[in-house]
Amino acid sequence: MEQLLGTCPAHTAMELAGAFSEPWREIPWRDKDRELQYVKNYKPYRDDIQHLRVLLYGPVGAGKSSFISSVDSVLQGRITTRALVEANSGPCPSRTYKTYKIQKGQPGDFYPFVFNDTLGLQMGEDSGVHPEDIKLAMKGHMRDGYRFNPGSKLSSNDSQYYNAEPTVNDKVQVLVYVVPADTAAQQEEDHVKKIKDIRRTACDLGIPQLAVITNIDSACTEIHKDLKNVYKSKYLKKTMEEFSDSVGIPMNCIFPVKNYQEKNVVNDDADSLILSVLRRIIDFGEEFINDMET
Ligand SMILES: Nc1nc2c(ncn2[C@@H]2O[C@H](COP(=O)(O)OP(=O)(O)O)[C@@H](O)[C@H]2O)c(=O)[nH]1
Ligand SMILES: [Mg+2]
Repeated sequence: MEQLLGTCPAHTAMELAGAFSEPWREIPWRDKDRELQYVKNYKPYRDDIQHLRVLLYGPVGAGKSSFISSVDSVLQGRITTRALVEANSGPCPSRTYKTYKIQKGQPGDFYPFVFNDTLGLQMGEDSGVHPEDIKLAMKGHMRDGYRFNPGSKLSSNDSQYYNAEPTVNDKVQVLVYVVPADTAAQQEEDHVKKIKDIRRTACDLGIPQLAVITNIDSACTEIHKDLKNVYKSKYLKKTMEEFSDSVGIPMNCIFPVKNYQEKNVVNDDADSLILSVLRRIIDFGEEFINDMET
């Protein structure tokens, strides 16, 4: 971690040093319980919607699985590492498409939003997720258990994993790009091209999109000192602006988080940041399904 603290090759030390005296974005730190209640009370307006489906994509190691686990932790009120454990165990299951549900109360009772994780979005013909697979997943054609293959996309002839007639509950309602703070501002050109290609399809489908910036705690000394400095950090603001410019996701759709790790205990500040993304995911998804024709 030492080499990451407060460093960022794209900026000079002068530019990065320090914090603004006032935050440039307000966050209701004191209203965590209200935000939590909002999420707990959420129920899709439409009766035919069982859940909002949220698709995560981004570089390998970006914190996608950690983000799902962090949402789980906030809602359970204790650290859970289920998504991470599942992603890292068994015969390569992190290469498979999987829907993560979050338990609410009794077994069998789940929150009305689910997450799908994808294989990392790295470059090269023989690594990373095939961009067409992300598009097929968005359209609801991909069934759980499909094994990502960087060299080829899911075929419509694959009777086991290709869902020819997806319902609204199979389709994706919110697309989330996950990226760590230390590399968000300097992504390779090929990578940006891939993101833009995926984003274009999402735009055509009308799917709302947002980005989650992870690892803010290890990338910025001010934030490492106190998570409440998140919107005072000059480094993070600049990182977010450069990231926004390169991929075209507007600033108000980019959310920094500190994901929980196994050794952490839940705390209100980390919860507040995660809840602010979750709330936006719910609002975007709800808006999208209510605007749909059918
Ligand atoms: N310090 C810190 N570490 C993180 C954060 N998010 C993820 N990590 C760590 O980064 C590594 C990769 O995370 P993971 O969720 O497996 O990434 P994935 O490949 O996108 O699913 C793990 O060791 C996580 O503990 C964060 O916000 N802060
Ligand atoms: Mg993962």
